[in-house]
Amino acid sequence: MMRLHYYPGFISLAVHILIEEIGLEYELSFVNLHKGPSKNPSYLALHPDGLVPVLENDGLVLYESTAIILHLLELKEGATFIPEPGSALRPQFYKWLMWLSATLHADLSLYLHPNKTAASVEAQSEVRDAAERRVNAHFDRVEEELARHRGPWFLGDTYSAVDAYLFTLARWSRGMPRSAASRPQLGAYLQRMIGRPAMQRAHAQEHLPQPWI
Ligand SMILES: N[C@@H](CCC(=O)N[C@@H](CS)C(=O)NCC(=O)O)C(=O)O
Repeated sequence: MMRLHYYPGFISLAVHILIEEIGLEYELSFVNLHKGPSKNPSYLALHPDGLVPVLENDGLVLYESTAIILHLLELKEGATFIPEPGSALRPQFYKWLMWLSATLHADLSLYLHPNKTAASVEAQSEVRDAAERRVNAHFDRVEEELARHRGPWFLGDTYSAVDAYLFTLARWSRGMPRSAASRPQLGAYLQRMIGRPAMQRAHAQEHLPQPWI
């Protein structure tokens, strides 16, 4: 059976939400990151950096959240969560998924964990401030995109895997001075996302406390 290695609320949640949306059979495997997966040879055999997520599926071992998502979308049942090949939205889907992963995720990580990049308190504060400015600009861009077509989902009329990814990152901004949810379009969008049963199942299974955004 398919197995998703996860840590509650981390980027593995984006994959988890998508698996729930698709309705696949799977099991969850909690990775105790506090005990240092780097010291756990069996997990390092799955992911050499000891990060989540990892997906195991029928002999396949795959890490990198966007690669896992693209793999899931290639399954027959996953095809409805990505715009049709040849449609105008298909390349937009690729753009936003990669942008979320390479740009928004990267800057949110810097904001949340400046200690991984800088040693001194002063340097960490500089890293955090610069990351905060970039994250704000990124969420402003997301807000503009939602305002342009008015949703209901991030690509417009049709829910896609990009929504699962965006939601996961948006919830990381809960403690920021300008959280994603404080923006009018994004706030309404995130409420719509919370209303989806697959989202509620994934959050319950990961025991994520309220408020989710
Ligand atoms: N580019 C990777 C990033 C994976 C990643 O950074 N995972 C984080 C959680 S969001 C992690 O496992 N952190 C654990 C640690 O740093 O010890 C992906 O998208 O899968």
